[in-house]
Amino acid sequence: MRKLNVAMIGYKFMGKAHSNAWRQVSKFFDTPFEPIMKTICGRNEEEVKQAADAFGWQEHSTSWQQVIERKDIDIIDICTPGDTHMEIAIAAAEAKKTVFCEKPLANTLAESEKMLEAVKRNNVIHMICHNYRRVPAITLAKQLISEGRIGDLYHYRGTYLQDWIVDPQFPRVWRLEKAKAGSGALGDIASHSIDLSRYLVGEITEVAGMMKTFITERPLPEDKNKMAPVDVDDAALSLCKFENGAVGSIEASRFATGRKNYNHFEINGSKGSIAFDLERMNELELYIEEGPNSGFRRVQVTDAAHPFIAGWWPPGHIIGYEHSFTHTVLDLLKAVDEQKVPTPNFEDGVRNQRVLDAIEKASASRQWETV
Ligand code: SOE
Repeated sequence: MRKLNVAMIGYKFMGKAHSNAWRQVSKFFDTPFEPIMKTICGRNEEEVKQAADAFGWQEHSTSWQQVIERKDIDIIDICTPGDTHMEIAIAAAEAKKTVFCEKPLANTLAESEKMLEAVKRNNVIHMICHNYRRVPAITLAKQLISEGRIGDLYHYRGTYLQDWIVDPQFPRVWRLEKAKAGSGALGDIASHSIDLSRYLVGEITEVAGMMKTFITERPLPEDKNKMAPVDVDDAALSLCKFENGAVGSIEASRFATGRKNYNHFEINGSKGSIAFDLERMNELELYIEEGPNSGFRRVQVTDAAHPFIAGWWPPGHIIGYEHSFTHTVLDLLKAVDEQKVPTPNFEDGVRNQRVLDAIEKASASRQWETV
């Protein structure tokens, strides 16, 4: 089988999830290439070597610049904090690599637009890792909506709720630092709900918004006796208008006590509704108008006929969070084989960033802002 050499920049949580995907994809799906996990890159030599050994990378490096210059590398997979996405992606595009980047695309709209310009100018394949589009239940929701099964769309109601920083003693990690992360719950998790709303309902034209930081200073990770400011949002809420006339609300919080990774949406249409809860990710809640016996029902999305499931297990043998990353890299490999740009790509990344930027502006202006 033809091989493609992958290099990953970054090795923490997303590095672990993406490594698992690269390791599994050809073992469970009929892929056009075998991805070779060539090298993983990070600043801390000891830690990145441990990651290479643990995740199954052949080599490790502490210089992403040297990795990108290698002629034997085909795909650059960016799993670093958002403040480095732009420089790495542009360098990878200039080196004519396929560029795969974690969400959000960048920390600012301007950065994301420069990234899109670079991949277009260099005519390379590019993809943003909004993995939830390839949760089988969500891919099925897209199919049902595209078939018109719930009719004309009226509402998108997205909530992405976590609670990992409710404790004021939780340290001021990089995700709580604007210079590193760009924003807090807004860019980290509202970005997912925004991307899903665009995937399932359509483009957003206007937003109203508010952002809130509940705990404004926290102990430094390296010295619990020193406090540092939190300059990002703990929660971001927005109302949005869609191009097709639908209306929506998107709420993201890291202070939703008890909610661990509650990425939920409900879409209401003229002939029915669809609801999804990531914490019950193998199920889709459907209400399709069928007369007096209509009612919400839970469909278990684990049949071979359902998206991606044929690669895994028999009906009822459910799958998990990590499988959505495997499905994403599967479609990236197929796109490389067909020499086509897959979705979501950097164009989607910029469109998502425009919505993030408009919500931030609306929160400051207390006015509706155009996307
Ligand atoms: C943290 O909020 C996080 O890891 C996000 O960064 C991921 O994108 C999401 O899939 C799970 O939660």
